[in-house]
Amino acid sequence: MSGSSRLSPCADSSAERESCATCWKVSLVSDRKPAKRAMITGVTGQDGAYLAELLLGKGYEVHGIKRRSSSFNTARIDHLYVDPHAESPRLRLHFGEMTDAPCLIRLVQDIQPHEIYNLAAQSHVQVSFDTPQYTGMADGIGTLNLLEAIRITKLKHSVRFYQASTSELYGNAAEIPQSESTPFRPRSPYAAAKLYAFWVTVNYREAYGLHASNGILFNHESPVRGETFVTRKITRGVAAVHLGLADKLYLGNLDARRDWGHARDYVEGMWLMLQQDAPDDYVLATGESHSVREFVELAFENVGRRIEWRGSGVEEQGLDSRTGAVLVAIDERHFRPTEVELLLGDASKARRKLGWRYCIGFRDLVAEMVTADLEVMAEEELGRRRRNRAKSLIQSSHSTSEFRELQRQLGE
Ligand code: NDP
Ligand code: GDR
Repeated sequence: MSGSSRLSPCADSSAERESCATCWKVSLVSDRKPAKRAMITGVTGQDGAYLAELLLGKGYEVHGIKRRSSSFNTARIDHLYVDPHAESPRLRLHFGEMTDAPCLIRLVQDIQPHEIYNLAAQSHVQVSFDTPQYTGMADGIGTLNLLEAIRITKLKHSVRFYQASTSELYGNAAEIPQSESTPFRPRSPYAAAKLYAFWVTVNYREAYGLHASNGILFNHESPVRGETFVTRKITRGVAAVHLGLADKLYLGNLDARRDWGHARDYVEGMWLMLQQDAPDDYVLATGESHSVREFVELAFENVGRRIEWRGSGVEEQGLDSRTGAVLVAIDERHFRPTEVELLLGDASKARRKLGWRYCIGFRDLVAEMVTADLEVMAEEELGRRRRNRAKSLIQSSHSTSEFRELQRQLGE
């Protein structure tokens, strides 16, 4: 994944975009004392990467918490990272795990942050049905661990805390659209864990006077969205079909509706919440909802193909209107035991109190993601072909010094 090109600020230089304050210029080392120190859990995720870039652009020293992995997991932030031996690097990474309370206490103690953004989570709703206990520990108790770390280190009056809450809390929503006053009715282990995290954040605000805010964020996507969330799965699938690398794409519930925005706009809202004098809870959303089906249609439209739907239920298929080829099919393994059918947010409080508004609408979001995935898939395919060619050269019986050199380069 080439993080830099896919995360980096938009090409749109219009006055409107500049007023979004999202065209960030990032200097990765500092010759001045940074204004503020921020700690971001989940820095290797989609939002962590956008937020780190935003805060670095604002002059923060950013301490990102990443969990230990047996392989590199920093692709989304590699372009922001400089060698820790450089003088005053402004992004520092620390190993940390949300279920490990002593580790979080030590990190908060060492970093002494002014702002903490708690983004770390097992964030996949369907996966939470398979890993309910772990999801509860990481997303629910993990949040408690971090709040306790703030209390134990006696930073509760100097630190501001952001909790990544979610529109999944609304579940089978009691009203449309959903706002801060809509009751929560979680429909998955993920949402139930996030419900605990939401209320324990409110409790630490009320009980200990902590500046702690919940952002109730509706779905937000980008070219660096995780590949198994439906939007990215669709844009990767469309790119693969268009480049001739796959025949079709398999999906679950096509009629689920979501309020999809762009992650770049939403991390700005997180930051704004922590700049307020008083903590509070805010919905961030676009106020538009679209079905998975519409997302598929628009994504294919971006590569010049029109989808015609045939059949119903698990037999439904999306055909290329020109060739009749099946481009979309249903795989019932992607159906959830309990589904959230419709989410639509009302962000008027965030607009009024924070001055927040989104800049990137649905059509631009889909276009950006499809374009980026065409590049990514083409790069991946070329890389694969180059590797295969090198391997077949190496395996041929005429070993020459050139082949040995190639072998050395491949490390095989
Ligand atoms: P991602 O899944 O892209 O990123 C999650 C991050 O959390 C990753 O850095 C991941 O590490 C890290 N993580 C997971 N488990 C642990 C753990 N046990 N200890 C430490 N780190 C952990 O999520 P997003 O960036 O999309 O979302 C950020 C947050 O916002 C999440 O809490 C999510 O639930 C919430 N949210 C997201 C919305 C969205 O539409 N994107 C909407 C509303 C809320 P690794 O890279 O190693 O996997
Ligand atoms: P969601 O996102 O569950 O809303 O959670 P996801 O993209 O996984 O699903 C959105 C909707 O699409 C339907 N769907 C499919 N989903 C996936 N993943 N794969 C498929 O093949 C597929 N086919 C149809 C789903 O059933 C669902 O209705 C995201 C996460 O980022 C959470 O962490 C966050 O809290 C919420 O958004 C707001």
